Amino acid sequence: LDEEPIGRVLFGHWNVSAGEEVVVCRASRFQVEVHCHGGRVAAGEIMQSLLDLGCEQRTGQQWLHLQEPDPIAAAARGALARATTERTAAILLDQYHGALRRGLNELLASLDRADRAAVSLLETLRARSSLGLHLTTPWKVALLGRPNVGKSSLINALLGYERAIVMAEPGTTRDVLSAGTALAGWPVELFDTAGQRTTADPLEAAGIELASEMLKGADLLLLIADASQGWTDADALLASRWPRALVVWNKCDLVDGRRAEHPATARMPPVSALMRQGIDELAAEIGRRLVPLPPPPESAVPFTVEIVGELEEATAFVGRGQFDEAARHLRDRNRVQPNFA
Ligand SMILES: Nc1nc2c(ncn2[C@@H]2O[C@H](COP(=O)(O)OP(=O)(O)OP(=O)(O)O)[C@@H](O)[C@H]2O)c(=O)[nH]1
Ligand SMILES: [Mg+2]
Repeated sequence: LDEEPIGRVLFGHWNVSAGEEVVVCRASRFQVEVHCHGGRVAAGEIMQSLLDLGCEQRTGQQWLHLQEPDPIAAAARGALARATTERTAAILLDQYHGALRRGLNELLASLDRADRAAVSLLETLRARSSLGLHLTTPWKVALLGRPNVGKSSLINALLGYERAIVMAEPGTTRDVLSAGTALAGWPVELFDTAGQRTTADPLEAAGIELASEMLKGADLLLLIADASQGWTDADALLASRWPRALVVWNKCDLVDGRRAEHPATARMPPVSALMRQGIDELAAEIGRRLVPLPPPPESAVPFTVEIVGELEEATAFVGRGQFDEAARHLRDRNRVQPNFA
């Protein structure tokens, strides 16, 4: 292998002819990439033979930290591997290329001068924390509403396939069910829940109870209402129980142009899950609600729980006038390591 030029891709067998098939490439003077068939046995055998030769095994995370002297860049590479949409990957790529490091350096310089501008720099970074943490973890968006208003139909329309059972019978959905998708480029886990009503059926009641627990933890709630029935007392009750929910009028195909009125819905696009009308507009509106102010390209976005926590602590120091402590804290935790590679 020593004699092969760097970058040439080679095919062969690991350990003479009987071994695993591998594709091998010298990536640099000190790096060799070995690609084998997927599956635990193939990778396990090659790993074992390397260990027998005296190699040390490292986790992916440790490997990244050896490759990237800047721990923020290392974390960004790890996060990039978990990003599921282009939009989130683009933001993480900016962080890998130094956006957050530059933002942090600007903040540190400002803290060192005990400059009041540090307060607003911290605020700007912290305002992007929620977005940052969701770059690798989907937002939870849950649909709630009376039975039969079309929650399951709407989930299916948003997903583009029949995930949930739809029936003319009220009380169809019992369990909380979920499916992952992307809306406006943001990764979202959609939750369908049992229609909310008082019921004598213990199974349905258990579903309603489970739904309430789920709804409490969601990032965004959509209260689905049936346009053909107008705003009922039961809808009003649900709206007062879940005041942060956005009201979405479904079944607008049945009211042919007449708009069911409710003050909270003035800006929400009416939809028809059945006719697939207004679905793209609804998806775009959900995107705007999840991320009202998407940061411009190359903005610093804190994207790990650790960095978000450190910014919180720095804010507490700054609140007590301890700018130097805030700077020390942030520097200690994000020190660039010497490069071993
Ligand atoms: N005309 C019309 N009918 C719809 C629309 N959306 C749903 N429906 C119908 O309304 C009925 C109930 O739909 P589901 O999606 O099962 O309603 P749900 O809110 O999930 O009901 P539960 O699970 O029982 O709470 C079905 O017959 C659907 O075909 C719509 O936009 N227009
Ligand atoms: Mg349902």
